[in-house]
Amino acid sequence: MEQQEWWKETVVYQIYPRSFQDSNGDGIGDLRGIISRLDYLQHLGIGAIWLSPVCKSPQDDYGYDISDYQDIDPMFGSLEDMEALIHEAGKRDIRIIMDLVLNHTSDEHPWFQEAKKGKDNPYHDYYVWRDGIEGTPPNDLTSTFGGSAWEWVPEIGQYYLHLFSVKQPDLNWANPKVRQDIYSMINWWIEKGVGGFRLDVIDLIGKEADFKITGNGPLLHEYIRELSKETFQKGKELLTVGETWGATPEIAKLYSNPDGSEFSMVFQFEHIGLDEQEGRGKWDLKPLDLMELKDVLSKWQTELKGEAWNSLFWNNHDLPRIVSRWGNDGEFRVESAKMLATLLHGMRGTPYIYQGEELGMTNVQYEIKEYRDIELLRFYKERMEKGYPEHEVMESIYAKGRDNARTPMQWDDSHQAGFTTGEAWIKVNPNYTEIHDAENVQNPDSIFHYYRQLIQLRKDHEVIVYGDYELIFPEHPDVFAYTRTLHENQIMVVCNFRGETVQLPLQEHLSSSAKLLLANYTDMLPDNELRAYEARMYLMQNN
Ligand code: TEU
Ligand code: CA
Repeated sequence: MEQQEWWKETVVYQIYPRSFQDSNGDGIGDLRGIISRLDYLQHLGIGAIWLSPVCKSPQDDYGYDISDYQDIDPMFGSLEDMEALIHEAGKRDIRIIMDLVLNHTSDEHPWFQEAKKGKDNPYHDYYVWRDGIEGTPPNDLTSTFGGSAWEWVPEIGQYYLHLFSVKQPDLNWANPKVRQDIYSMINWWIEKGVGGFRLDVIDLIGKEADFKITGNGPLLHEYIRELSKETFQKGKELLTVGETWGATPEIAKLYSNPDGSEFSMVFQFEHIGLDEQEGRGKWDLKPLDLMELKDVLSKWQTELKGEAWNSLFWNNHDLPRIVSRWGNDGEFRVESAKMLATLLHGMRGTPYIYQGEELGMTNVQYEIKEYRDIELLRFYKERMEKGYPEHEVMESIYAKGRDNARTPMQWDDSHQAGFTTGEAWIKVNPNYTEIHDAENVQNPDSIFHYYRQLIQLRKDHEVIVYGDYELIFPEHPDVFAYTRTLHENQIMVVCNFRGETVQLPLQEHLSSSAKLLLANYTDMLPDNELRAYEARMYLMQNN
């Protein structure tokens, strides 16, 4: 069996602080709010919280534009609040995973403020500058949020690179001073007792702007190995996870080499692109093909075996709600949310739950003026200017907009879903009167309790953490099923992705020792069929 690690055995919960719990009525979630909900998270059973950025930031990209890495934004609280959160979470055996945004800073970061003062300023070379003539950028690199990735600074007579918004200038990792400053900042956080780090768009730091190489640049892994050696490897058993959009299994084996030279694990996104039209990006939609999903997830399950470690996720703060995306957020909301959870939590890797997923929270359909996200608003403007029909643009936003994930957490059916006593910074999903935590906690058949059970099963059965994966019924058009095997123990997971009953010769794989561990229907099981979105997990002991 492979090396045992706490971070392989745990389940991580992602908090988007703005939208989790407000404690002072200003409509924005904060650290004191999170502290007040730690008992809830302990009850759920998670072992770590990935906290989206809470450092000082002008909030142009809601915290992914940092102006001081070593202070907390007053909107979220103070450094003392952060220390209290680390301490209070620790008392409940929950570690805090910080979000490190190292590819870029805010343009309001003192480094950039200095960098803009002159070409001979010692901080100038902290960012990526290119000469040019106003109006003709060095090349046609574009920003993820739309438009050119180059911004002209008249005082300097140069362009700077920003792969995201103009308020997010890219750091120059080729400059060793940048790297050293970053390492001391990270070590300062390690001293404060954080449990690990999630590394934002880390695949971009090896970029070669002149050659229009952004992801997976030639020096990427050299930088990461240095970063890891100077920081993570000095800390105690940290969980480190890279956000690695362009990773293949081969690349993931570098990122999460078991020798610990880079990160613990990767977020890979291959499955996330499966409902996008080939080569067109996230907004141009096509239906999910279950066969492709089986292929992609199975490939990652088998190819990383013993050589790298997966993160398992459906959601994060950039992605639509999975129950609306690949489940059914109407009649079968509860069944399909549980089915999708079963599929993921039975796999090899560390599962991540995004806030509200455990309640079955859904996407929203707002008016354009009710949205807040910079990416979404840029997209709307661009497509409208190009003359796309508005209803088409809105369909894309309903399906893929990042604000789907960012509506306030639905705690109860009181004012603003119990998120704030004031007015939330973004409209609460109107379905909060039905979908909320209070209902979930009272109801033993709720999605919340189902997630609790999945988390508990992972603690009780080593085979769920370390077992070998095998896809079964590979040709079945409606069912995603697999086994996990460790010594004599075997888990079998079967999931129906259709909103109707389908046939399945389950007996082929079910041994006489089979015991049902968990299922999303509570009444009698038919032998050879699965009802709409039905999911089951069996345990077998084979000799
Ligand atoms: O996201 C990386 C990224 O590439 C996203 O912009 C992604 O393409 C998009 O959100 C898909 O909708 C990370 C963070 O998770 C995101 O919130 C930040 O906006 C981005 O980096 C910049 O820091
Ligand atoms: Ca607040």
